[in-house]
Amino acid sequence: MPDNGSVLAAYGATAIPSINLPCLVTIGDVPPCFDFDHDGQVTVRDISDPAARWNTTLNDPDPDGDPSTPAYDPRYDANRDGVIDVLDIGLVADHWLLTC
Ligand SMILES: [Ca+2]
Ligand SMILES: [Ca+2]
Repeated sequence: MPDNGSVLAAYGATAIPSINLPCLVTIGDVPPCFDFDHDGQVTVRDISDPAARWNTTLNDPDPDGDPSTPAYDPRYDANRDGVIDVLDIGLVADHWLLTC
């Protein structure tokens, strides 16, 4: 494989060159790089927002019954599985200091 970022695909015995095209994928209303506060970079605030909703779920959005504490919000459910937990925070952390 060449090291210029491109790859070759094979169809039968014939190599078919391919190119990489940049794209941006947005799933629902989750920001593409988890920049929840829209300041242009993934920082501790972008991690603390989903962490404040730890173990809230789509089926039980306000488990403590206290409307003054953060409840489940699909924006912070990064993997869209209906639970805000360590998996979501890990996804955000994987984008640490990424500029968007
Ligand atoms: Ca941010
Ligand atoms: Ca989740």
